[in-house]
Amino acid sequence: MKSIINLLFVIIFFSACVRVNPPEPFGPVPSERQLVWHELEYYMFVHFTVNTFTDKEWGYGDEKESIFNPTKLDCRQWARVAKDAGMKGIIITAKHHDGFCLWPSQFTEHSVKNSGWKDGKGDVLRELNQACNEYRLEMGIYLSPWDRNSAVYGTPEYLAYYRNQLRELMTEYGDIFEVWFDGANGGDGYYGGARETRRIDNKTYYDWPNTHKIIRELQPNAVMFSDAGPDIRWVGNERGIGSLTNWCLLKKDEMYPGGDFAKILGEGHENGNYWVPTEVDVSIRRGWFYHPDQDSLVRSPENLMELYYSSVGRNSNLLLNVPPDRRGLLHENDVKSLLAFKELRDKEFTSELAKGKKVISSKDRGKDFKALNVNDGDPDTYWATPDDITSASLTIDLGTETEVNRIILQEYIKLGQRVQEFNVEALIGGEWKRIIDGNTIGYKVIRKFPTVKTSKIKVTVIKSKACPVISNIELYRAPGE
Ligand code: FUL
Repeated sequence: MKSIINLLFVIIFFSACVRVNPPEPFGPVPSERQLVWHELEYYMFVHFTVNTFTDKEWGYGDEKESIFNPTKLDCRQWARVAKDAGMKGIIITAKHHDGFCLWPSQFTEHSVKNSGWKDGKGDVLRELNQACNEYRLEMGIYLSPWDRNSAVYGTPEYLAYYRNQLRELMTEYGDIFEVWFDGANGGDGYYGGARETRRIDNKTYYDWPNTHKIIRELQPNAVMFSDAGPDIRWVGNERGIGSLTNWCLLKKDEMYPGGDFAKILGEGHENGNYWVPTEVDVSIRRGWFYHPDQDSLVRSPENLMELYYSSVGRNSNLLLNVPPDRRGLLHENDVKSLLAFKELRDKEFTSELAKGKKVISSKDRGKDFKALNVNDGDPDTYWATPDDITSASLTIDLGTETEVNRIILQEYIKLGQRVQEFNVEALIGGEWKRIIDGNTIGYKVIRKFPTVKTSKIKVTVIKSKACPVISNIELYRAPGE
């Protein structure tokens, strides 16, 4: 008996010796709410207000409430389409720059309650909330800080009004996953009849930190978007183009909404001190709002696929705007394109080639951090090297000559974003040929390359801020080419 106990002690002692600690986090890491957000990847933007009926992009603020009168408004249609298109949520313009509110706010008369729609008894936000619940979609809110209707815009009183509206929105419509603060503000407007130009100081007027506190208090799981965060940043353009080099890191204290930071917003700061990843916002049409003369100008499924590569494929989320028409429905052309894009995407990523294949690394950290963690389909396991090794490679053995033309790479971002330079090679005719050069990875990159026939793919991390932590590698042979 005694010898068995001794043996057990020896076994426990040895297994404790071989257990290696995971790497320490390096630099800023995502919060829990940001991690959840990263995984959403693709969701719908809905621009809908009086502009839909006036054929404008920016309402002046003097639009009559009665003009808002969709004949067949059906938020369930929006949600059904979003779901079928593979989107994970819907962010709606609760109030755009014109100040008209899609919900019956108790703080203004300029809302659905004075419109002809449902005799003033309707509430678009309520209907959307119900539809999102039914289709298991997340719901997000855009509340324009600039309000061209409000008589008090530009004075401190407006801040109280804006915050009251936020409180209504954050308490009346269930769980909100994202709050979208637009950067456009100040200029001419109706302003309660003054019809004048009002300028505000972007850096001070809104007192953002105190507004952010309201969201944290009432919706602790919601992320906040604006040009420079606090949680999610703008990508710096509205064309759907993320930056190839894309750090989720940002020195956000040096920045403010509406500032001139387009390039920095795209690339982030390599040595940024906050985790603030990018969201790509882009419209399926030329405008953000519905205009009948754009019915024939809806982006094609192929074009949407390109947007997918330049957003989700570049470590960003994709917020794709699909504006309801005057009926209050997503237009047939938009729906067709969205669903065909979903089909294209499914075909593009049908059969994954790396899963379960043999993978060896030039170096690993030991048990629990082996190379095989990158293709086990589990996002919570990862390959890592010892702390002092910041350059190493992984070779996936496909077994037989296989055609490949897409690769997905993911870092284990709970430990920070680390990779600064990498490449991908294929073994062709006994020689390693470079097929991809890259800088950053982050949550996810998806890269295309001309089809190669190969038995082995090698991913090399050339430079990394600390030991690399790679959680996922996938390989595909997309159709075409
Ligand atoms: C911009 C706004 O001015 C546009 O109207 C639109 O809402 C877009 C998403 O953001 O700043």
